[in-house]
Amino acid sequence: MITFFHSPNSRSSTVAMAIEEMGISAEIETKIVTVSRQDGSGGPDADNPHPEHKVPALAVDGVLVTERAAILALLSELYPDAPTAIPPGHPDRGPFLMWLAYYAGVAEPLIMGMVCEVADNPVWVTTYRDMPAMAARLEAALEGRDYLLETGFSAADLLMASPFQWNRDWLPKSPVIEAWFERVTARPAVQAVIARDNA
Ligand SMILES: N[C@@H](CCC(=O)N[C@@H](CS)C(=O)NCC(=O)O)C(=O)O
Repeated sequence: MITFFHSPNSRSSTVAMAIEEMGISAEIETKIVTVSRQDGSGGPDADNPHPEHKVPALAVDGVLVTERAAILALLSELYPDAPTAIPPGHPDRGPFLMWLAYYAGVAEPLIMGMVCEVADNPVWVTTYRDMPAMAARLEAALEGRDYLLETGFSAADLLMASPFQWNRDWLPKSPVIEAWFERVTARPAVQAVIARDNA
């Protein structure tokens, strides 16, 4: 049994979008929980098993998995035949894992560093580089392609697009990246989750 702990309009929306894209929502129980919000609203939910009361969290037969990158990789392993899954053995599995790790280990710290105005610290730059470096990687990956992986759309696109769905102003000003972002966001599964989250 798989339970997904979700709070609408939060980082867990990325996982909700992946579940929708994979067509596996009937096989996964989604539990809506509250979380503490940046504006002071919400609060920890006693029903949320995440050790820090964050979302997302996924309980798989009683085993708890947190972190979007890990959850997205795991969903492809648990549902290898689902649409958009990139399971072990798939030709794009390596690049898929690379983008998930790049997001968690580099892209999100870069974006948060920019927002918190610490991103010009030399330690930050030598560790994460900067937003133009991230834009260059996205542009290189998208050369001649609609999505980040050679074989097409995947949850890597959802994760890399996710901070810009939260704040469009953070998106690098690049026609190639902007077109990719609009393409990802226009997908019916993404739009369905946005509509449901806002309902
Ligand atoms: N690295 C985690 C981040 C999870 C995270 O920060 N979630 C936020 C929601 S946007 C949260 O639950 N915050 C509640 C809190 O800070 O108590 C991931 O990507 O899954």
